[in-house]
This record gives sequence, structure tokens and C-alpha cells, in this order.
Amino acid sequence: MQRLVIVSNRVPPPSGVAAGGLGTCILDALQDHDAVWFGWNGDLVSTESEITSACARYDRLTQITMPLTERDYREHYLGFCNAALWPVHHCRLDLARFAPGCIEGYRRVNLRFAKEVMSRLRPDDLIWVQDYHLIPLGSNLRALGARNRLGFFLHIPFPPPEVLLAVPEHLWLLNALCSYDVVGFQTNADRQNFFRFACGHLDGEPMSGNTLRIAGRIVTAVICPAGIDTHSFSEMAKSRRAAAEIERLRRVGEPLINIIGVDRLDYTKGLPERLRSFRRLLELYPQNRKATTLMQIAPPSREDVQAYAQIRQELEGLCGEINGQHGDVDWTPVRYICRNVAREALAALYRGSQVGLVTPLRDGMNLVAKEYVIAQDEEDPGVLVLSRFAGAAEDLREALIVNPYDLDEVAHAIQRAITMPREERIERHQALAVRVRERDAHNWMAEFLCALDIDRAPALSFELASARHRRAARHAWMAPRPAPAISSAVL
Ligand code: ADQ
Repeated sequence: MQRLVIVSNRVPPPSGVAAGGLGTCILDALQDHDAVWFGWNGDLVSTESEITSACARYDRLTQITMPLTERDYREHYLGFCNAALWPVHHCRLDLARFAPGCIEGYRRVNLRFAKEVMSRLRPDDLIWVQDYHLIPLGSNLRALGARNRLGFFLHIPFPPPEVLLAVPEHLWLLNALCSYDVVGFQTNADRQNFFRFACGHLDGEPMSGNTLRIAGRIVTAVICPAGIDTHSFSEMAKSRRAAAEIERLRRVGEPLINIIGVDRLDYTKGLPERLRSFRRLLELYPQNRKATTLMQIAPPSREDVQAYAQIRQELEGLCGEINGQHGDVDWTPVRYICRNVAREALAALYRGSQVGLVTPLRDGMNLVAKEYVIAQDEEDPGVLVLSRFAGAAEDLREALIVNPYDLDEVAHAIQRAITMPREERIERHQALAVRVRERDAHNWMAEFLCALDIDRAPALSFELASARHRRAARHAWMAPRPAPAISSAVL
């Protein structure tokens, strides 16, 4: 039987552990598939000779993982992936660092991963590589002789070509991207930027529809917005445990209105701007004092990168300032929680919050926006305030769309959300929920695989549609999956 082979930087254990957006969306989507998943297990060893791969089988999923060396971690993971590619792709050239030697680490790890995949590959495997850590993996596999269909999905934004040109060896990197048969993006804007780069700086030639001829090969560029497993998430939000959690929140918390933000602690998520907007809300609409609280959940990630340590300090300083300036003995304006929260508790917190504040400065998609919508009570839903710079804004037009840099605009939008009549909230929520359900994790995977597996595309569509049907039926009577514990946020 044809296997799906997934390769990503980090492989989360399949006990349903949230490992950030990529892990959430793959684990959710894989429920109906037999798959093999390759990647880093999160461990570090001193030398390459100590690297051995381990294979673990769970139901329909096999995971093959290996450690990185400390040098790989420094050069590949911190140095090139997170200090160079991540800021460039999020248009933060001011934070990008191109330390000498790091790109060699990136090449080395990609080649090692490719050799590991190659050693276990079957001729008819479909290969799907995930995200910016592994762009050259496809060309490595080709060089090692793989003839399989190769797909790649970029979870983060594809920046305008003028920005990408700042990456040393950008031509090598982008030529490597074009060695895949199918390249997937979150939004139309990302795909357009890719086409602009491929046609303006490589020898790409647009063909009909979404294909490109480049270096004698055809590359298909598809848009597949990442999503969540909406059935299980809405069941979680409605569970008894969630209801108890909401009740506890009401007892502990004095405010009538709860605003929630949930993000990995990352400078792309616009957290300081969000806190400043909340402070503007309290200044512009003082009736919110003692009546409204912002709960910001932000577990630290990538703390070995300097910019991440700085953002944490800034955020903690701001929380202290706002609470000191506006708080009172019986009211804490900002509740800041700097750790992971179990998924079921998260669902409950979304449901118990009247406003979901999702205001990244730039984001590939943003699954939190989708989770917030799906967790709401349909009869009395909260309102999503969403940054225009999140990929999710391309679809979720009935949210209150804001410019996260404009603090007053965000403050006015929050006030509008707080005071929005119930009929309008229901109307907006209904439209959003339909869109989030249409673009769920299963659809994300189905659309990509249909583009990748051209021969089996019709059969695959049918299989996926039936699986969705079965799932819907199952969820109608089944209890939700137990809420997973959350592991460390190494992404
Ligand atoms: P991320 O940047 O990690 O993902 P996002 O899409 O918001 O961002 O997903 C975060 C996930 O982690 C959500 O499922 C959320 O519930 C979970 N999470 C966040 N904080 C948590 C906490 N404190 N406790 C528990 N869980 C928490 C990358 C890209 C995004 C893209 C995704 C998927 O940067 O733009 O949407 O991949 O493609």
C-alpha cells in the first residue's frame, strides 16, 4: 500500500501533544492516514558518531526520529533557521543574522535527513516535506536518486522577493525549492510572491493555472490553508471538563469581560503592541476598568535566540507597567501565563472569553484564530479581533480585521467587540465557523495530496471525503479525545 512519508524538523509524540502550529495541524490531519514521519526527536548529542535513528510505531503512524548534534543545533536550528530564515520570511530584516558557517550547518542537516529518508524509502512512497527548516531536502533526495513524487509545504509567509534577496545564497535556496513537484502555500499572497521570485530571479516561466516551468521541470504551486480538527476541538470546548474550567474561571476572576490571547512567545506575534492596545482601551474607554481583563498565554520558545529573550523581557516589563498603573487590590488588568496549557483547558478558556485577540505583525496562517472560533458557544459567541497580517485574515473576513501597529484602531475594535449586539455576534460567528470547518486540517492535507498524487487524485478525494463522513458520524456520539499534556515548545 502506498505510504505517506512526512519529514519535518521536529516530530512531536503522537499522544496529541501540541508542538505549535505545525505539529497541531499534522497530528490532526493524520488521523485517517497510514504514515511514516521523519524528524528530530528534540535531543542533542556531542558528535555525529553518536547519532542513531529510532523507530516507534503507534497505531497507523510510524515515527523515525534522530537527535541533532550540539553544533547542528547552533548552526542549523538556531543560526540559519531561526536567526536568518524565520525573520526574513516574516519581513524582519532588522532581526535577521547571517552568521558565517550557519548555512553549512543547514546543508549538513538537510543532507543527513535526506540520507535517512532515502535508506527507508519505497519506490511508490509519497514524500511531503514540511517548512523552512528543510527546503533543500527535496533536491538532496533527487541527487541521491529518489524518483518519488515530492511535495513541500511552507507554513510561514513567503516574503516579497525584495526581502528574500537579503538571504545569502538565496538563488541556491530557491532553486532547491523548485526541485519539488508540488509546493504548497498558506495564502494567495504567498504564492504570488513565490511566482514573482521564480519568474523574476530564476528562469521560471508561468504556464497555465498554477504551474511553472523551471530548469526543464514543472512545479505546481498550490494554496492549502492550514487548519485544525474542528470536530474534536469543538467537542473539547463543550466537554464537562471545559464547563468546569469556565466555572472556575468565573469564580477566580472578578471581571465580567475576558479577552484572551494565546501565542508562542515570538516577536512576530505582536505581543507588546497587543498589550499597548489593551492599555489604550483602558485609557480611551475607562468604563472597562475593573470590568475587563486580558489573559495572555505565551509559553516561551527558542529562548537561545537573542531576539526571543528580549521580547520576553519587554513583555514582562509591559505587564508589570500596566498592572501597576491601572490595577487595584481587587482587579489585575493583565493576567500573563508564561507556560503551556493543556488543549482542553485552552478550548475552555477560548469559550469563556468574550473577545479573542489575535494580532500578529505577520503570520503564515494562525491556528489560534481558528481554534477561538470553533470553541465558541453558537448561541452566545465571542468576537474575534484579527490582524490583517495573519494568513487567516484572507478567509476569516467576518472577524473584526485590524492593523496591529495602530494601537487606537485595535483598542476601538476591542471596544466594538465588547459591546457588539448578540445578533451581530451570532451572524459573524456563523459565517466564520463555516469557513473554519471547510478549511480544516483534513482538507489541508487532502488538497495538498490531491495535487501531489496526480494519478490517484480522484480516488484519494473519494477516500478523504468518506473518511470525513465517517469522522463526522463518529464524532456525533463519541466522547472527545482525552486532552493531551503539552510538552516543551521547541519548534
Ligand atoms: P505557530 O507559529 O506555532 O505555527 P499558530 O498557527 O498560532 O502558530 O499555532 C500555535 C498552536 O500552538 C495552536 O494550536 C495553539 O493552540 C498552540 N499553543 C499556543 N500557545 C499554547 C499554550 N500556551 N499552550 C498550549 N498550546 C498552545 C506555524 C506558523 C503559523 C501557522 C502554523 C500552521 O507560524 O503561521 O498557522 O504553523 O501552519
